[in-house]
Amino acid sequence: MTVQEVEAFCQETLAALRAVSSREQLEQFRLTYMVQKGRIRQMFDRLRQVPKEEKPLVGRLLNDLRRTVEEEFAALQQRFEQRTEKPAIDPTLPGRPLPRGSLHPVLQTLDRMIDIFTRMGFTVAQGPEVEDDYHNFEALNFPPDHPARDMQDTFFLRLTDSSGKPLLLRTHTSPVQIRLMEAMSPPIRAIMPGRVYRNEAISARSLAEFHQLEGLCIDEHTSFADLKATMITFARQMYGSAIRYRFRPSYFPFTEPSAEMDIECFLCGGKGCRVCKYSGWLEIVGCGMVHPNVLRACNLDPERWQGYAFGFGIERVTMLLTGIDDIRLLYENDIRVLSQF
Ligand code: 2NL
Repeated sequence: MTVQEVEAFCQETLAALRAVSSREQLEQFRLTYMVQKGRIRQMFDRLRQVPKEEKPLVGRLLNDLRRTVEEEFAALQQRFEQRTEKPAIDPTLPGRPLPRGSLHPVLQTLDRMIDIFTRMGFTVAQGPEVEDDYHNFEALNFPPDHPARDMQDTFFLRLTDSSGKPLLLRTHTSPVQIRLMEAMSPPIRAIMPGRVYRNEAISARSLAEFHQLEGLCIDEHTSFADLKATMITFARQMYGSAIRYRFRPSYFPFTEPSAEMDIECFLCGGKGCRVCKYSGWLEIVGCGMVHPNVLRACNLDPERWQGYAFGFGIERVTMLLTGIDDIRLLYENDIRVLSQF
């Protein structure tokens, strides 16, 4: 075996490797040249036939060849692997459209109401849902034997307050207003949206867990006229500037005088329909002037400070706006119902 023969072999081998253009051809090259009985190995075996003085040169040529082949082989292998690896996703496929969600109708109502009142200068306050008897009832002028304190209406907890009375789930958001009057001095103008709980039989008209939005305004010289103006401004923005309304006397332990505001039924225009129960009117809010006993409980002198308060049931407002006539439909999470709004 001559030096020329070895040089020709080296050239031929590298040319063959550099002509490889696929994974399959690379494997074919490996089987021909690089395995145990492959052509490179055979050349090393024939080193014995080379004259002694040419052995170092031929040996170096073959060793260089083997190293170059191994390096270029590894590079090619990597290139073909990358190119043929299947992508995890096909980025050319069109995307699957995701169904568009929407806010729950009760939350939409709440957002609109909060928007209207904050633009009238009310701030938003929050408080605990677990309350004590004092903030939920006593400070709000509920007589000790008032039926609303009854087991029938209130969820009591096994936990007690510092005086040993059981804690309870708030039955209205009014305790937040008590806490606000305790914590800051007037003028106060705030609304309290939130969850409330009552131990009621679930029906088309009532749930055990629902939402209220109450409002409170305390200042010097606040009058019933301010209360009416606030309620009328709210109703015009919520239901339209042309609505007709009326105030009727009512009763709440924590306000005196108390009233309820009705608006003309916007579904039948006052003619009478299923939603207004053929009366032509819809009750939308209970309100009144804060009872002097409530002011006193919060260390406010009724001779100096007066205020008005009001309370909405958010589910009721939502039902009137949407025409949903069974309150349970709001919380059954049936997308066919909810996605309409
Ligand atoms: C209703 C009526 C009302 C109030 C809530 C209130 C709170 C304080 C003092 C005085 Cl701290 N009043 N809140 C006043 C009148 C009516 O809610 O039936 N809401 C669903």
